Amino acid sequence: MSTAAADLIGEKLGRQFQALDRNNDGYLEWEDCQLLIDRYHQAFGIDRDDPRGSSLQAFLHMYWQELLRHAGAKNQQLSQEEFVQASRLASVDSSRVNIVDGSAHAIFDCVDADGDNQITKEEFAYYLKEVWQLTAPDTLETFTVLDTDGDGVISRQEFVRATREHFFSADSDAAGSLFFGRI
Ligand SMILES: [Ca+2]
Ligand SMILES: [Ca+2]
Ligand SMILES: [Ca+2]
Repeated sequence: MSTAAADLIGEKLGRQFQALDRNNDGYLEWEDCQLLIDRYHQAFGIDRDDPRGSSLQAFLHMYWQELLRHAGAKNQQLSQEEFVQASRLASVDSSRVNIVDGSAHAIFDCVDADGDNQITKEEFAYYLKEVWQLTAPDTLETFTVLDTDGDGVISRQEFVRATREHFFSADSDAAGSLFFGRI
């Protein structure tokens, strides 16, 4: 068994770290989170008064605090190794805010641009392109896998379940294992 297969969750979290390190300095800092928030704001036309924007900002701030707390980081930045370890600890901690379900709902609210409580293929493709610069054909594959009941849209429940799989599933075929690319 390869290392990647043995630690699929660690591999997924590592890819998440690389995607989140928006300023590419090899560390995660609040500046990276702010850059991500800015990207969401631009992509979805969210201004400061928009509730989606303030809930995303508030959520990411709590997410960041949870990671720092679990990492015991004193200098306000996390290496990839620290991020992966802190994410593992934070994902199973619901004593303050749980980062797993919190991320799912905050992201869902933005991606569901028209607010009808479901994500269409167009909304999903737009999100991947505008926020993550992903336009590869396999983005469509991810959509199909996320739509577990096959009704042509991603429901909130399907999105929450996939987000949990990202953090907890060791199955490389699970929908939530595809968020940052197939491993
Ligand atoms: Ca960084
Ligand atoms: Ca929608
Ligand atoms: Ca569905």
